[in-house]
Amino acid sequence: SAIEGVSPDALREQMLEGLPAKTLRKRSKQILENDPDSPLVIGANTRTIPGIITQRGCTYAGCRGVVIGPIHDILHITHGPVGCSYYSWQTRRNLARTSELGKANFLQYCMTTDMQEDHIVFGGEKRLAAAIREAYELFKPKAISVYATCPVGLIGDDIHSVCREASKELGINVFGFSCEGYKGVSQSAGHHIANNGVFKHMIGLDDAPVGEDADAPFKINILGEYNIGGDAWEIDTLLRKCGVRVLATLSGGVTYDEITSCHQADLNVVMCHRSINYMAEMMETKFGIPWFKVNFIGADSTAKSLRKIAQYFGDENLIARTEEVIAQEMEAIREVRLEVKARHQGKKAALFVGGSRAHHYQDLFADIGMETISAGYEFAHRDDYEGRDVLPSIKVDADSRNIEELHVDPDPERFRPRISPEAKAKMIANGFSFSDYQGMMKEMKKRALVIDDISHHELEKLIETWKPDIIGSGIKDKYIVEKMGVPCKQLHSYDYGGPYAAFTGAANFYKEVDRMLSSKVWGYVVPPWVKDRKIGEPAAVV
Ligand code: CFN
Ligand code: HCA
Repeated sequence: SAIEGVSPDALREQMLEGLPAKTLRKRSKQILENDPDSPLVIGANTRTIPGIITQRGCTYAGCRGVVIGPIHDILHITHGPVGCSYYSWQTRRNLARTSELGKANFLQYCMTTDMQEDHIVFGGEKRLAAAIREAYELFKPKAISVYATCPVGLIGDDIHSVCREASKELGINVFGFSCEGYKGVSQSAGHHIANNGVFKHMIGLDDAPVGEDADAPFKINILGEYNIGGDAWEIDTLLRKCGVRVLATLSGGVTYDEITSCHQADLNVVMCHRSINYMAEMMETKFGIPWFKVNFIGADSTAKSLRKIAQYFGDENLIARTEEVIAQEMEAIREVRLEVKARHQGKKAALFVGGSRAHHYQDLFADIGMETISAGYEFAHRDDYEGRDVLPSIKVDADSRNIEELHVDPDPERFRPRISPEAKAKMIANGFSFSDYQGMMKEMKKRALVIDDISHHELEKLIETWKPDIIGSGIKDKYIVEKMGVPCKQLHSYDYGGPYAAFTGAANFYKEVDRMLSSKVWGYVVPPWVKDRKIGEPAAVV
């Protein structure tokens, strides 16, 4: 493979060559040759280096854009200059549909206080209060969520007291997030702030029985699933077939009421650990809901995750039905999987995305026999790379030093251990693991290159040297990669495609990869390192 041609170490040297000493020290820790048996310590979740174009986003993006934005029947008001709101307006493809006529879906709207210079000088609290009032009059929502942007933090507007006053005046739930963009080193701090706020202002508010699902025997929440391209709907449909009901998906295609009552679930399963581990821990402490990680990206991973959920409940019928569903679904996609695999087996992918997909999508490529030769997150932390057992507690996580950790106690009225400590111990003794979260490095091949927050220069070196057949990344890299003649699939927005989760989604993805890899267009692109080739000449003549 590529790795045998130029060694990972030599490629790493090329990537680091010419950097000033201080930058070199820092970047060296973020580019590592993988050893799955004893993962090296990676320089993750540290500040980006000025001058190097980072893949990352800001704390506001992680809070407003990622975790809370997808709640579709509350209003989201950005307190700040218009740009922050504008650039979070439908740029992330977290889909939502309104299930019943007359129910609200406000996701198409973009609301902001549109701060001007005089608000920066004299303060913006009055303007925020007026905006909340105006928005309420227009839409009469169940709740309003307010987000502070950088200048708001710098001038010290107290958005929380404005929200409290508005809540009293309007008689609805109004809450704010101090998620100023600069608060953390990436959007990751925004996830943490968002989790704290959702837990404090929404979780556990409603104890009324959860409608038609109240008597369902197996009730779960899916945490860290954002319904990009409709993924959450695929997962929901699949679980229903097995006999498992999803009370709430945090946060994808989800309503306020689903969130305020989802503490009634029997189990939380976590898709994106990076963005929502905080919530899983807090719900376990307060209500006694156990959690473990799942991955519905890739057919084999989906089957494994379904089996784990069935095993957790331990019900014979559920286990049998789950096996039937897996057999049916696998059969339905068998042909396309084999066909695509036959054409592309052995090809190489490189994935640089966010805080969990660079790991999850490796399983989807593995379904069709493709290997990931290099991967990295934008903003994940050491536990996402090295495994949770390396860093067993989120308390030592770098984010937690900056962001206030909520103090959570068991709720004396509502704490209900879903399984007794004895039953849990027995399950663990029988091989069931609540914490078998390996992290990216333990599951990648030896000698793969793991690169945190890859730069364009490093990406160019990777493409030139190891020639991956496809790259999975985001909008900041896509066209740079494609101008080098390599297809690039956006694994944030799925470009215009998806869903890619569960079995049906996996089949969609196999076909998409097949289409991209089979296109002849890439051979006509002249990459920057080829000097003498004319545009239009096929690559083969070089
Ligand atoms: S939907 Fe998620 S899966 S939440 Fe997170 S870490 Fe982002 S917005 Mo982009 S696609 Fe990405 Fe993950 Fe979790 Fe999305 S890999 S970067 S902050 N992410
Ligand atoms: C964000 C959102 C983002 C950006 C995608 C990209 C998303 O980070 O604020 O860079 O292509 O998924 O929409 O991650």
